[in-house]
Amino acid sequence: MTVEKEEPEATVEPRVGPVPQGDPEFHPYHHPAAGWGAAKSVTHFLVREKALVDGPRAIMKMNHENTGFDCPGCAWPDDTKGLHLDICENGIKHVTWEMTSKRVGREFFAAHTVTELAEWSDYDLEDQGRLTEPMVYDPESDRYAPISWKDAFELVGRTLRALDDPNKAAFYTSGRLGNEATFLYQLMARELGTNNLPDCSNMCHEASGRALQAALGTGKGTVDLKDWETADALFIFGVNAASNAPRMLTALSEAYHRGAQIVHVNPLVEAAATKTIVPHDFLDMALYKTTKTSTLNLQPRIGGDMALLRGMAKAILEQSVTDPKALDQEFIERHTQGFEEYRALCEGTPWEEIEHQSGLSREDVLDAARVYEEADRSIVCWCLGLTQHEHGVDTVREIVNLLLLRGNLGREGAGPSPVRGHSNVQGNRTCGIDHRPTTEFLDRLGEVCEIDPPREHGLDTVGTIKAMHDGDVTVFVGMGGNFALAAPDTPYTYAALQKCELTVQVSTKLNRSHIVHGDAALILPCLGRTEKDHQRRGVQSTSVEDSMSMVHLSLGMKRPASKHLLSEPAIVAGMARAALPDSATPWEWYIEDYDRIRDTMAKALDGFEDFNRRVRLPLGFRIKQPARELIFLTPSGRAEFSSAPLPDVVPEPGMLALGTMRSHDQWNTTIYSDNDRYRGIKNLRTLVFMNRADMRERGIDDMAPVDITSTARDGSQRFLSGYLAVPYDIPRGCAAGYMPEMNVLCALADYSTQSDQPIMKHVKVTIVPSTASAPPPAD
Ligand SMILES: Nc1nc2c(c(=O)[nH]1)N[C@H]1C(S)=C(S)[C@@H](COP(=O)(O)OP(=O)(O)OC[C@H]3O[C@@H](n4cnc5c(=O)[nH]c(N)nc54)[C@H](O)[C@@H]3O)O[C@H]1N2
Ligand SMILES: Nc1nc2c(c(=O)[nH]1)N[C@H]1C(S)=C(S)[C@@H](COP(=O)(O)OP(=O)(O)OC[C@H]3O[C@@H](n4cnc5c(=O)[nH]c(N)nc54)[C@H](O)[C@@H]3O)O[C@H]1N2
Ligand SMILES: [Mo]
Repeated sequence: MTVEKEEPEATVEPRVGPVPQGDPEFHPYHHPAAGWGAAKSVTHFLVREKALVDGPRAIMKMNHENTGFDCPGCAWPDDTKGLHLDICENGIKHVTWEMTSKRVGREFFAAHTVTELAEWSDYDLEDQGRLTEPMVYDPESDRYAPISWKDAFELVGRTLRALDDPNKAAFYTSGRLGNEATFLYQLMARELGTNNLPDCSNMCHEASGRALQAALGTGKGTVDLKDWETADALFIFGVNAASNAPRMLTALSEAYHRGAQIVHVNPLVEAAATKTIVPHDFLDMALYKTTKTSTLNLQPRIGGDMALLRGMAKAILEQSVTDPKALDQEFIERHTQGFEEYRALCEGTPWEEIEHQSGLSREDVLDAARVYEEADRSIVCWCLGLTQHEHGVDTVREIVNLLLLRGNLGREGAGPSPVRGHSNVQGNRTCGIDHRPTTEFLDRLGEVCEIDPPREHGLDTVGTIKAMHDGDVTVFVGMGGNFALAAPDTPYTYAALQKCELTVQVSTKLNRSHIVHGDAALILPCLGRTEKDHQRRGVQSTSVEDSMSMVHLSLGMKRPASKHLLSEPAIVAGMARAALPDSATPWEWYIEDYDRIRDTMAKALDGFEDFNRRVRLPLGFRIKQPARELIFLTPSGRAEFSSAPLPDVVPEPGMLALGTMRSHDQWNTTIYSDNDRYRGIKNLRTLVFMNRADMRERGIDDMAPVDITSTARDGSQRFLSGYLAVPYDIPRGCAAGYMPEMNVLCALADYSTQSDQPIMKHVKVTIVPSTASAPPPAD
């Protein structure tokens, strides 16, 4: 891949994934999701990571009732019925990736300059294995050199103490971080005096949180797995579940067996919208018995979901004229606000506009509405396909509107159900990672922890990048993640990080964010979730919260990858003490026994009363959801309908709307292979999925190289060239390809005005046959 830039500010890596194992291939996939394809892929992966013995042993310990560790993969909840093998292909890969026997020690860093490593692919960087000791960048030799923990903390402390304004530091969190470390991390930032707490959810579900907060007074979904087990209809919007929340397949196949309706709404028919073999059902595996996981698939245009939802609401309202039971009148009267205005809005939206904006026919919309109307209990679930848009907040609110019409809230089997990303991203927010904290949260934190927290709102991810670029933030601390590659506008983000005085990355593996660094730079290696965390008063466990608000303990059981690793809470405490030498917070005392952190959290955080006891219950505990009890902490004290106009999402003539997404074989910025099994792709990541008619119109042959140009709101353009066009079942006017490569096309300034989320699913592009001397097509 070659990347052209208007301003050559920073180098962009040539390749993210591994070296392809052969020519690019595309053969549509017709097998069931999970099943034997997954089993084969897992075995291959265990062998490659040299974890054939430890891997399976660890996997048997995963997701057990408080005696194992929580899967560090996605945030899908654990099975509540005591099923101890609720695991998936990608969870196994993810655990194995952490448990690799490969190591990247001081000899490696002595042998390679950072300038040399900058030329390596991201895959090769991570493939060096686990980091083993703290390293500091030495500008003279252009290498990372060993540093003691004490000196590393002192470097952080010294730099933070010297800042004339604490808001010149930003503290990023990737959603892996356990609750206890999270609490200490935000406490450190606020004791220092800043709310600059950008996190990965600023790129992920910020829109969901804001929409649910405004509509229902709680920023989370209200349903749990039991509700999934009793719903009559499940509407699954904008998620590639077979790859990104694979354990949902179990819920979908169970739902199908009991006769529930399952509607998938996605421009692509993803593997979860077809059929599955439940991987832990050994009999099904042996008999190759597949279960359907869908009863209706709708393929709207990218960004067309809100129009579909409005159309469904319009159909229900039309139906209610002759059949009053189509609406739950009593629920609407007792619990909601704004219904009349919403009704008028739906009535005033012509069907032609709904069809045009959704890209669906009126019949399709009516089909979906009929399923909704005939179901007594409906759940609407969604992920990034809905949130990473300009109108993400409005769309999620439209989901709530639809649910409210039939009282699908506060009762079993019904409600909104966002699928969160990282395994503890929801817990991070609950435990204080929020650049816009409420006054109540700060008041209580200040009182319990005896600090004076800053009141001014802080910076989110986009804000932090801009501030680093402008010199307003000069110290960047990353608690996990791979900020350089995950964030939009890659060259701009690189330049922003490189302008920092100090960058600190707390990580398990080498990644791009260590290579793209500030004047001074630290790599601080930490324990992974699978590893035993020994502290003064014994082995410690940490807690996490899943997508459905269940909080439970996670206990590592493996010998740490190196004896020099520290736990994340210990690293936070070390940095905090160095930065705040006179702090009255008992940082060291907290680390001796995480129960002590939990005791403070119990006092400081809403819903964490009696934390230490409740978290030790067999399945942990569920954080109270007021909206679930029909208590709405909104200004009106009711659930609020929204009445937002339908956005225009139809691309201008000649343009396409491009969605960036994950392949099956990747974890965000970590790429396991160049394959995307369920989409039929082998040995290729530099691709763009297109409708064949759109390809022909542009003179593009199947698998031919193309150039992609994005146009930002400010008119600036970004390019990728030599990508191969894959003819795919995707609506006309739409295209799709992989993150993080395609972050090069996302302008930093193009974030949603509703959620501040970067627009990663509706990038405006033109695609033409490649003019560069690209390799010939594979077939
Ligand atoms: N194995 C694995 N699991 C993961 C991750 C991973 O990288 N690998 N990442 C984790 C994280 S952090 C997150 S946030 C989640 C992400 O989980 P997903 O939301 O599944 O992530 P994406 O790969 O971005 O896929 C987006 C889906 O939305 C669809 N889509 C795109 N545009 C639209 C649209 O306008 N409307 C609709 N209805 N659909 C649309 C795409 O076709 C695709 O199916 O997964 C988590 N789980
Ligand atoms: N174009 C585009 N861009 C996107 C998205 C998109 O859909 N399209 N999705 C966005 C989303 S939803 C997200 S969540 C972000 C992801 O952004 P991040 O969360 O920042 O990225 P990850 O790739 O998940 O981070 C991987 C790194 O985490 C470190 N790590 C792994 N385990 C641990 C651990 O236990 N502790 C610590 N401290 N470090 C660990 C490893 O060093 C690894 O290299 O990307 C966003 N970027
Ligand atoms: Mo995410």
